[in-house]
Amino acid sequence: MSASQTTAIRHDWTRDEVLALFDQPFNDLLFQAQVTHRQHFNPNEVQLSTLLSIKTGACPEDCKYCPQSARYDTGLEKEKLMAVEQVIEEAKAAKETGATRFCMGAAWRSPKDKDLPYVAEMVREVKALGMETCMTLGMLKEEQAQMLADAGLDYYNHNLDTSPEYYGEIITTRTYEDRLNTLGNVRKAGMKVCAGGIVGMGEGEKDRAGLLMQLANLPQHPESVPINMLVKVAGTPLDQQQDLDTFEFIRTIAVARIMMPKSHVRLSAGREEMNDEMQAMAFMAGANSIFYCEKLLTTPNPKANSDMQLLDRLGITPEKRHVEQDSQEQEEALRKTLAEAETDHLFYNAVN
Ligand code: SAM
Ligand code: DTB
Ligand code: SF4
Repeated sequence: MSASQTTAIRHDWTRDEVLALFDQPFNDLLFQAQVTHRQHFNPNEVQLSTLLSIKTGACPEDCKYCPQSARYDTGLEKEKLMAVEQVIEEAKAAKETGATRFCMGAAWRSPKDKDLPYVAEMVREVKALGMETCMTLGMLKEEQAQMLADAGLDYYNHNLDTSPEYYGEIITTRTYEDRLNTLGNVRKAGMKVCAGGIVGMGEGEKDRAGLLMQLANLPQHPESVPINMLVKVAGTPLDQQQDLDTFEFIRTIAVARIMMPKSHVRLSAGREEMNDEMQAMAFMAGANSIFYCEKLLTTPNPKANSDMQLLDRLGITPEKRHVEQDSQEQEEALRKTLAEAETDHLFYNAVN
């Protein structure tokens, strides 16, 4: 493709077309992804989301990658649903480091109706701080999705995880169809969809293509597409999984960018194991969102200071919220975090 061609928004991808994207020479693929990215986004901006586990562990599902499944002994301490006040404290802290979106995750198969008023209250109070809200609570019925939308929830995260063909190797306690139904209920309720998957679970390239095909062929592209690199947690069935080739991971990001040109593609779990160069390559391939918090749900993520330093070295700035007052507050918070990062850096130099 040439730099002046516009990438079409399509919902009719075939597996062969997607595999042909994957199989291009690496430089050609990255060029195409960059051209697409620049048509819809400032390539030097990355959106920052903070993640918080509001209910941890003891999950009845059998997702083979997950440290929170009750079926695997991962040594994780389970915690019941967090009090609303504590969630708000965490959200305030996230806002102070410059995050614009606050994502709350629960280790549930699906929320119980009695839980809904509590989580709806969390949404209302986090929104009142001026942050965007996202939740991931498992499968949702139509009425539950509507209750969350009525409380003001902006995004609902529910991943397809992998291709329909590989899915049965990873999860047996809910079907692919169940997941698609939840995404449908989220859309029907008028919320934005955050849906992606995990790579590095032993799947083949055709499965990575199959996952992206499912996402891009939805009636509307998810606004947010998290691409997680498997975090191998001791005690889970996938803890000995072989590493996915770095370039194959970057190719997955690039193909996601090309297929869903207007979506935020999130360089999601797995950054703790990636060096700066690999993350920079993911941004070059079109990733424009990260989890900005020291812990994902239960596993570590890079520190805010080191993320700020990396973005600063790359000349990347955090994406602003499009509300004037909020973005001024955010700018101040970011300046503070970066100043702290720079001081840390000096201390580091001084002792070496
Ligand atoms: N329990 C809810 C559900 O599964 O829908 C919400 C929380 S669940 C932990 C959210 C997502 O985190 C999963 O769908 C999966 O994509 C991702 N995830 C969980 N464990 C992971 C791991 N070890 N590595 C990478 N991603 C992981
Ligand atoms: C998503 O796609 N990745 C996040 C979020 N959505 C909820 C979760 C990553 C979890 C990684 C393993 C853990 O920390 O427990
Ligand atoms: Fe439970 Fe979600 Fe983990 Fe699956 S991914 S075991 S549903 S917490």
